[in-house]
Amino acid sequence: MRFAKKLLPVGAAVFALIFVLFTAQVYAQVPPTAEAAPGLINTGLVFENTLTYTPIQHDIISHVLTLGYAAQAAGFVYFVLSSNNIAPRYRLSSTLSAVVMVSAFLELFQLFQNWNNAFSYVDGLWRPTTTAFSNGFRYVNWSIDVPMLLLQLTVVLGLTRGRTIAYGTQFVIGGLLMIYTGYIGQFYEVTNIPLLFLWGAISSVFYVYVAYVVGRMINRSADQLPREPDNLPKAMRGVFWFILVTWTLYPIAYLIPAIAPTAWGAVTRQILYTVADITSKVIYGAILSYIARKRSEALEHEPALATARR
Ligand code: RET
Repeated sequence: MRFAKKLLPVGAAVFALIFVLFTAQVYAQVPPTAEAAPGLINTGLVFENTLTYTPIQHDIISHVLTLGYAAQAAGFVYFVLSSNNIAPRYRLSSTLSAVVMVSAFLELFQLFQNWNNAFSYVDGLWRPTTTAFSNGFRYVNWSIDVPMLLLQLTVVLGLTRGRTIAYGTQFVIGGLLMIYTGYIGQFYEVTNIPLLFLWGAISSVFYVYVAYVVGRMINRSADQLPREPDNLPKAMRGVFWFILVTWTLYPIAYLIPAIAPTAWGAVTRQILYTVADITSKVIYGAILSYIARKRSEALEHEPALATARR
């Protein structure tokens, strides 16, 4: 708790610094030239809008985005319908998963529509229109989902209120700084690759910090989970590695404009985002709900015992 209090002013100062730096950069931007066609200023910021796509490439992205939001809708049904199997003490885990599903569904559904409006089929290829496709929607969605996903861990670990606030302050501030610095960086993925790298590096510092806080929290508390019969401490430590692997797909997707600036690169990027979205939200939620149900069995919660398979 004391640590959390110390962290707040530091977090506020870093936020302020980033805001000032970003504002300075925006004002330093060269004004659009008179030759630029109306609409191109906007579309020129996002890598996906600078390319043309074959029907196959365009379709794959449409399908992959559909898979993304369909998985969130399916997850929502699962978390709501199975929440009764979890004892009230851990049930908030299912509620948080459901919150994540709804916000991700809305974001991904809107991104899918955005993709379909951003291109039109002319002379055998899908070409940019004046509507911009933007991955920026993803970042604003993460600012809801990342704190929810991490708070879910504190519920399943059964942390006290004090510890939840202490760890929560650290990873929520760290997580938001990671997202917003990355959000700033993605504005430069077409116009200024060094700035993309610079903001990506700043964001990565916060990512490492969040991973450290989460790793320490799990390591310190996992041994309080029942070892018999399902070795939950081991499962909980596994969750840490699962987070690390699935979350790391996001920075890889962020770097695609720098490492693979082609239409297939754009396809790869949307596939990476979708795999990351399904694993880090839906499958992660299912793993935590499994652990929460096992803990509920230990509490003799009747529906958990009734649905246990041995
Ligand atoms: C950014 C910018 C480049 C550097 C790093 C990034 C990390 C992003 C992460 C996002 C996780 C999102 C999740 C969403 C779930 O709903 C911002 C791409 C390190 C780790 C888990």
